[in-house]
Amino acid sequence: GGSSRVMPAAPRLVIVSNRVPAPKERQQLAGGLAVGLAEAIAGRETLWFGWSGDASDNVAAPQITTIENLTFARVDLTRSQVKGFYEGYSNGLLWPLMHYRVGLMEYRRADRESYEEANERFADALLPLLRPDDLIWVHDYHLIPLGAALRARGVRARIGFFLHIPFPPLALFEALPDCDSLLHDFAAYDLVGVQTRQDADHLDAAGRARGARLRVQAFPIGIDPDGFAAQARRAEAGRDVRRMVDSLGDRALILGIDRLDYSKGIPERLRGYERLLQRFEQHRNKVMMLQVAPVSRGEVAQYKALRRQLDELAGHINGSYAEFDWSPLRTITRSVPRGTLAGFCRLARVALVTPLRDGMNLVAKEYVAAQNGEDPGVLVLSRFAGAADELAEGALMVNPHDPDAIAEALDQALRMPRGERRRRWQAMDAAIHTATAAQWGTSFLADLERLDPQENAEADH
Ligand code: GDG
Repeated sequence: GGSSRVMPAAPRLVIVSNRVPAPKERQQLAGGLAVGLAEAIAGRETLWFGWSGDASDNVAAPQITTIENLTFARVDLTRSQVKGFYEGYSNGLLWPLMHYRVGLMEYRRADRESYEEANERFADALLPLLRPDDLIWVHDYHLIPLGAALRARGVRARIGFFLHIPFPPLALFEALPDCDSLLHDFAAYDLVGVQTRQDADHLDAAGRARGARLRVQAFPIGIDPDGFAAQARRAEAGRDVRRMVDSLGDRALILGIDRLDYSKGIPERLRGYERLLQRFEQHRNKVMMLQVAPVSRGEVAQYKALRRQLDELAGHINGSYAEFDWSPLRTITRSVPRGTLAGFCRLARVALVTPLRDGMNLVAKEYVAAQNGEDPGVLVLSRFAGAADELAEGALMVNPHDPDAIAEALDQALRMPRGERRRRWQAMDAAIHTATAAQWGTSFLADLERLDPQENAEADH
């Protein structure tokens, strides 16, 4: 309890995200959200509230831990909420819908009820921890109804929301049976942030078509480019990168890094790589592709199918093109330590980032940050990543549905002279230093803080 201390001038910050990391010293916090918030959190009192990641059938009050001015409050979910709210509605329905994959949606009314119930439960558990002048920032598609649930419980503080994933055009969003109630849930927030201008336009248009008054604005998320660059330089001399260098010989490394998710276009990328080996024979035995794809949401059916597809494609490519002393492709479906990944990014001559749809895609920005500016590698980037808005000038842009386009971009990247590589990289490096994680967090909060809480649109909805 900080009641005996002097209140800081800035209002307390309350972050709500589906997953809250186990409490650690702040300087050890990793991951996109944590990095983005670190700057905003620094020097101000913060409460970080959300799911512990655990299931238990007799759910108790939140577990609260305070480290300096950061308090973690974590609640468990019931097993049935993990199935219905998390695996079902959030990841089996909203995730594909928001990524324009209506055909992959699995809709069940029971999941919808579980989604509402989990958000009500979060609101009930958070309510007693709140103070009237808090600045509340809710994150991502799991928690869209939380703002309305807090309003219904009388919360009048400013509440902002950030959607980390895309928002589809109305004609697709309307496929969701609950589309009206979700749009009204968005309207309970004082400010809704999305990644790109296109997402803002889509959400805005959906709200207007359905009579929900929203205040939507694009806040593109970034990384800590200097921090990641330093990690990459440190890793260069480390054991993992040295082993990789030894195994490559003088072959060029082509790198992919993604959670194993169907939005990331991993099979499409492998078909593009296969086409490179087929059409551009001069690269055979001169390149090696590493795809890091840690299994994610492994309990959800669509993700199990994707894993089988990856294994099959990788086996097919290696079987078709391997030589006695060379395999063209390595895949790793475990998580790799962050420093090692940074080192691999620095080593890779080409990064292949080919999502079919992605809110931003931080890997693209991390790859740029990790390069040696004297002799940088080339980013091959899908036009359907949010990051394309900022990186199109320097990256080789592709439509991931066209394997020949990926193969041609790879060939161009592998042959690209150093001068062109440097020019392209400089444009991208400037972009990732403009829209950083810190800039994202501070500008969202500054805009939220400026708003008059009384204005909030549909407070009693
Ligand atoms: C969502 C949106 C948006 C990956 N494999 C390993 C590993 N990673 C790290 C990457 C990167 C992060 O995970 C992934 O971030 P992305 O942005 O690429 O993608 P999502 O996870 O889908 O994130 C996305 C983001 O939210 C932020 O708003 O950009 O569009 O979908 O940092 O490096 N890290 C470690 N081992 C791995 O094997 N340590």
